[in-house]
Amino acid sequence: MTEIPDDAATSLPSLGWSAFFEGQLSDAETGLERLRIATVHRSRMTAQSTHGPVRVALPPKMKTTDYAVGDWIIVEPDTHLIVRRLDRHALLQRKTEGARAPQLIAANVDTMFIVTSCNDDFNLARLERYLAFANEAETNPVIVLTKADKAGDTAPFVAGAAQLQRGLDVVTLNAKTPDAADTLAPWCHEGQTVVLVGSSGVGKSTLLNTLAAKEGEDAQLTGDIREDDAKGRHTTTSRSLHGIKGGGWVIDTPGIRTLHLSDVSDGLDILFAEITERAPDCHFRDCTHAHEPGCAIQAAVADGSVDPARLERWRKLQDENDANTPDITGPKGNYSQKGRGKKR
Ligand SMILES: Nc1nc2c(ncn2[C@@H]2O[C@H](COP(=O)(O)OP(=O)(O)OP(=O)(O)O)[C@@H](O)[C@H]2O)c(=O)[nH]1
Ligand SMILES: [Mg+2]
Ligand SMILES: [Zn+2]
Repeated sequence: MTEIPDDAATSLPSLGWSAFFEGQLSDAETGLERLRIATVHRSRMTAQSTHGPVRVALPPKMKTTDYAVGDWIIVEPDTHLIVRRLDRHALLQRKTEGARAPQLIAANVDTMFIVTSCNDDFNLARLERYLAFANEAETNPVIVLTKADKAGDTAPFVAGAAQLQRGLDVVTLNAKTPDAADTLAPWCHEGQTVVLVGSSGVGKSTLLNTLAAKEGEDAQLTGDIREDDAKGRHTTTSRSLHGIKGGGWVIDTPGIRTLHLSDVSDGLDILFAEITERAPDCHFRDCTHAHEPGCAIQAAVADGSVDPARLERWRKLQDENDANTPDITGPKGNYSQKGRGKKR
């Protein structure tokens, strides 16, 4: 067992342990040690314990790809050999091109900080993808607009983001200053876990260093961005869990090039509530809200209560989700593609 110098000792509840995890332990397992996965590499993992960071021992032939940063595991106390992983209360995962198994981004997360900057990275359609993703995983999304110090007027960015989903929290900050931690404090309590997601170069690692009060060698690497189009250089290459100075835990992640959607039907229904709620009033149950007579959504577009650009983006995301989401149908449970208009 190797101790790795990082965050200091803590209690199980402040690490995010709760009755949900406690209830999963059998009597025989209560003597085992509980650890929270902090980093996942190809052949090794580290975890946070109540007495500091530790290296986890993997049983022979076990793959690290089955674990997500934020997972709870139970291990043999002396060797830190994994006995099993506990069920998750939220899992962020996405399909990536070419890979069979989904990529696990983070587990047991309460809040998703969707990070974008007050510059060319800001894009409503892209934010909607992240929102559908957050909703589906049953995490609370917060839009975090960085580089407020570089934007003349942040009001248009805030207004644009706020109307994307009902009750959505939107904050602006300068990720480099300690004030940023105060702005995000409402989501960073003891026992809470937040994850930073977004494009490369928006300031996720800068924000992590501010939240975790990391400096020098201990800090996450950050990289500059291209001045012409504000694109980052993919500085962060793996996911990792860190203690927040005032309590709670934060997960840094590598910048995502394109967040392709699959398996997010419920997430889209929440995101596009103004469409979801009107759909039962359409004349046809399987209305596509395109050209059918008696369409309640088209009527709402006509009277100005639904934004036609939203309807267009809703259609695009629905189609993408349908095309990417396998549906177990047929007598043998063969995978087939979901037909258009099936879940509308
Ligand atoms: N002025 C200003 N610069 C910022 C702010 N946030 C981040 N930066 C700068 O933006 C650049 C990119 O920041 P990073 O923290 O590396 O971005 P990232 O999102 O972690 O990028 P990847 O790891 O590549 O995904 C760095 O030069 C930061 O100093 C901010 O709020 N204001
Ligand atoms: Mg980074
Ligand atoms: Zn309709």
